[in-house]
Amino acid sequence: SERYNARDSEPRWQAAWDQQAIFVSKNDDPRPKYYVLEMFPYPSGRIHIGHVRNYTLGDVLARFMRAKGFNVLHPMGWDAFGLPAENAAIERKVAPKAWTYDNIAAMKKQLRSIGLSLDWSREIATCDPSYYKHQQKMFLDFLRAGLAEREKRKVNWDPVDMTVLANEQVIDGRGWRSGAVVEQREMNQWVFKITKYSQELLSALDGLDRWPDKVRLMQRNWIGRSEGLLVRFALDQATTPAGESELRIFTTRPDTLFGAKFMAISADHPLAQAASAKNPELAEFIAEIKKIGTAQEIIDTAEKQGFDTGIRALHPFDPSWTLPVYVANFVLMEYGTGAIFGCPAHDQRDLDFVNKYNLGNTPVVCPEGQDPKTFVITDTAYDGDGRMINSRFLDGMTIDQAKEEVAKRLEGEMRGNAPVGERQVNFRLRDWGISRQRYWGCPIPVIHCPKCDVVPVPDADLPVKLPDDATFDKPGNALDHHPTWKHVTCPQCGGKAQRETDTMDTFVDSSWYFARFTDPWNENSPTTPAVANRMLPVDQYIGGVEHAILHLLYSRFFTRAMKATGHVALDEPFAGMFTQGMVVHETYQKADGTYVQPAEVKIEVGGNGRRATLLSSGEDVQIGPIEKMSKSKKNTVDPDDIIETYGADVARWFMLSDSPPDRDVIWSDERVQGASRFVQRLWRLVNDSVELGKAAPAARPASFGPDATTLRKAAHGALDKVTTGIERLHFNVCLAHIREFANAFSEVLQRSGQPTPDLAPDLAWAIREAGQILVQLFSPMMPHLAEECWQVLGQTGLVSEADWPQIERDLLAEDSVTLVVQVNGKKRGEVTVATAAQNPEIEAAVLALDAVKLALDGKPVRKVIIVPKRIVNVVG
Ligand code: ANZ
Ligand code: ZN
Repeated sequence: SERYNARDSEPRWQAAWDQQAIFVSKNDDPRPKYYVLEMFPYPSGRIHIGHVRNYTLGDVLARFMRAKGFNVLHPMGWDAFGLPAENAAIERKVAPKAWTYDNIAAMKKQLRSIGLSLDWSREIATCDPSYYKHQQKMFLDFLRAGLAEREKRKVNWDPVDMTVLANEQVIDGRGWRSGAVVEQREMNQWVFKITKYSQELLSALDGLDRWPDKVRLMQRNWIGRSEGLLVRFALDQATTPAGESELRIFTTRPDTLFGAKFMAISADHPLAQAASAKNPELAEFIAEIKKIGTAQEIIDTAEKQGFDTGIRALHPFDPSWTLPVYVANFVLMEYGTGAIFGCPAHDQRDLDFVNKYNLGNTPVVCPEGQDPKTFVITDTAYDGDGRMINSRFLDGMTIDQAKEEVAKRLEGEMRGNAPVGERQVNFRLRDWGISRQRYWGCPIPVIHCPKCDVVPVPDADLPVKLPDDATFDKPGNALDHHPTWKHVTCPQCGGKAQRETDTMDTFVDSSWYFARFTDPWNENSPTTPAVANRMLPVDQYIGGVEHAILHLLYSRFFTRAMKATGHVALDEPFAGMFTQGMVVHETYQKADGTYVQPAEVKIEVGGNGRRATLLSSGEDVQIGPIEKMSKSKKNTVDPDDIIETYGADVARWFMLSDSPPDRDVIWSDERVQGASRFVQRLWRLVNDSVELGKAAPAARPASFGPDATTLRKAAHGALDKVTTGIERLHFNVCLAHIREFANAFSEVLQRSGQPTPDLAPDLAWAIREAGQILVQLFSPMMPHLAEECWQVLGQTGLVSEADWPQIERDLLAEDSVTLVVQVNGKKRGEVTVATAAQNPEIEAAVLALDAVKLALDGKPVRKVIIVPKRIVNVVG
């Protein structure tokens, strides 16, 4: 037979699948559903190799579940709003819309060339008004349900680009594009009330047992529940600005109250404002520390700084004990009450702080086994377990007992008409600010009227469409600059009013697309609940771990909010979550430090290891570390090149081999070539098997001889292992089993020699069966080759539509069993015997064991009890 030609075969089968629309899922399909989804791509312009891996993983599962008889939903779309489109508009003078749709067209073509079993009839682009119209509708539903609100918020403001920046866009206190020093500003922002679901989002993680533990842990930490005590500290009136009388703090360590050395409040705390009114130095300090931005990392890593306000607080257990109140840069207004008491001995930040301002420390928790008299803290705070010391009535208690005692006492003590202490649960999770001062996003559908305030756009006026003629010649929000777009009449009073010019965070777009896929044709509402409820949740979601927190948490919130507003009836959108590893590659650097592409490098393996030279000049190239593929390191490979050279099946097979899907895979040209050789081997194997299988009778033989049985065992064994392997997403293991089976098969073919008319009919039949099973086993991974082989096998129809082969369990029975051997009930060893072995035979084998003889120590055997296939107990 001729060599398999992927370049000819692949487009042909892709066209055949398309023409017959076999991957289109129908909503009225009566079979059980299975929803496979990979995170949809941002239309940056090109598919990268990480996409190929992501979509191949999902595709194997989708094709497999289809063969297993499910109505598989496997859709694709585009996460199409976002900043790069605006940057392209600024840099290249192309409209964001045109840029985006050009990219979509190019990437769609690339995706098709991978041979994915996608239902393109459901394609959506989030930048299309037919999509964001429904998002606007839901925004208004959320607004009516109290799940969306307008709120004054502190934001990072870039004074040059005139935009709010996300924390990630503030680098060393400067805007990532403009380089301008970022200011903190209070601005009106739209927020989604995700904190209404803090506890629920946390509790429900326990039920997500098909999610990686690490992702669940990251979400738990992000939600950040902590139980503590709210304590009202009285203030020394003589030191306190008029109108202020107490300071409320939140602590998770009330046990450490007797180790308190100072109080600290946020620069945004009302008491700080009040104190700075008459203290210009303090006012200056506050202005200075506000400059560092709102990002948590910055706050965590910045040097601890404080300023004594002169105010004194009274210890709740001893009014004669006063504590200085500082404004400090590490206290956030957004958490707890924006104020703390500092216990330096047991909190590192507090310790750094007191060491700087010479406030001293008193340890109040002593580790078990340590002498309290010699226990001192200098540079490292102690946050471990122990017993209370230096703490009056708490001395000797455990931390938990002390926490309880303090809570009980302060709860019971009244000042005014409220208790001094109150137990409280706090969450780190903040409401989700969705306002972006950007053009290329979903417009927030409200109107600001000088008379009526905020007026929702009437449902009938949706969508609020983006204008196509925005200009990008000045910094700031192009929607705001547009000469006419924002000027409207108020839907309520008919007076002059202005549209909201903020657009939604693009994370909103991706928080419900999986629901839209269930019925993207519904023009009137975001979902068709009956359909969405039948097709959701997504059974298997696959994507990068970089989305483990925000995207997945937002989607979980959004699903709940959609439930509250009647669009779906479930809480959790993704029943199964899988985070795939990255594709990584060596890096290559010239002597001057510049990176060069793998394609420009020649690698030779010699006595001194591997040596790299530049193909063009022969110049030496340094082989650098293996890193995530990135443009800056030039260690990328272009999927188009790979598909052009080797075909999509080879790229797919390579992606699935070697590494478990959740680990990084190292790109290797040698291994890609290995995959390419394997494709040819399979092709020859299948063709050879057809020749030999020709002697097979049509009907299944009544019995099989030893050769046929051996082959059938290999085939069904592989079928069994690949089936469970795919179900568990252990694709690399599946590939190993397929290789092993191919080897066994090819040995049988070689032994059977040239086609002869007198090849035993049972063996010929088994060969034909093995050929079919082999092709079906690799069909989810290499679907084009499989279709071509399916034809060679003389099958009618497409292998992509064939049912998964039935496993004959009888053939899986092992030839031997291993039994546990006990002497007088105590395990002494194991024995392996033929499955068919009779009791006398087993008994003899057991009594011959040295371990058994040793344990019997010359005593006679009284009885041998055999529990079939499990245990042999020798009683002596
Ligand atoms: C006294 C204390 C003593 C604290 C000690 C810790 C250790 P989590 O677990 O994250 O909830 N804190 C409270 N509000 C804060 C704010 N707005 N900005 C910065 N820090 C704040 O952390 C709770 C602890 O973080 C609280 O318990 C408080 O310090 C601090 F040995 O109170 B602790
Ligand atoms: Zn009005």
